[in-house]
Amino acid sequence: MEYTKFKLYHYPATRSARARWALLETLGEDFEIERIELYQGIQYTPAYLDKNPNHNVPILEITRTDGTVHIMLESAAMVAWLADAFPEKELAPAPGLSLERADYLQMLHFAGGWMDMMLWQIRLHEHLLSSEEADPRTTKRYRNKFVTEVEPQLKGRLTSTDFICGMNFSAADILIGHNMLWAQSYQLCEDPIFKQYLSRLSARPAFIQAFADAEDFEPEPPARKTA
Ligand SMILES: N[C@@H](CCC(=O)N[C@@H](CS)C(=O)NCC(=O)O)C(=O)O
Repeated sequence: MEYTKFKLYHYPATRSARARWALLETLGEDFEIERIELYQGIQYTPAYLDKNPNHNVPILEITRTDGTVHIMLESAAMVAWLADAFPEKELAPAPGLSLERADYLQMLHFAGGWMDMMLWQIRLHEHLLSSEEADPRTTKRYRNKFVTEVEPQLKGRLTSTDFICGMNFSAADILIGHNMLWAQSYQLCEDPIFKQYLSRLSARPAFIQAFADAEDFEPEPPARKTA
């Protein structure tokens, strides 16, 4: 392998758990992990901002054999990259003119973009913004959109298949599964079909390890501030 070291900057149960899960599925335990205390503001320190101007987790730091370091941001990109980089793990249909690949990419982006956007709006307006800035109409809009548009699509798929893109687990399940756990913390995705899906996912050793620290996650920051 052209790379010697992988290091994940992580905070429990956040979007970095997606990358941690994908790393565990592909590399096993062969990567470093550093916990970034988000509520202590470590992501705003100059050293961290130098790596990630978006002041968030995850960061995946990839050291090449020549010693140079590449910084990767965006959890969904990390999950997709790792799945493609380790085809023998069978986490993604091979690139090419295949409808399986088209469907897989659609669900990967649906989770990493569309679903994530709705969940983030709920988090922002229910947990992070000050009462002057929080807008209950925004949470109402996205809660409603999630229940009436997202949940039926997920349910439709999981009624006929075990995983989101068919009968086999794929990297799209990492993003959908993480989002579903996130959604459940807002009392969304409560249909038994979602619970059964999550129990299938949570039987995976990589899932158990990726979320082993989830109890440390504090939904409310010590003092609410503008995100
Ligand atoms: N689009 C980015 C979003 C990352 C993100 O917002 N992470 C949150 C935790 S889930 C964070 O670190 N927030 C701290 C901050 O913004 O100060 C990704 O998916 O990697």
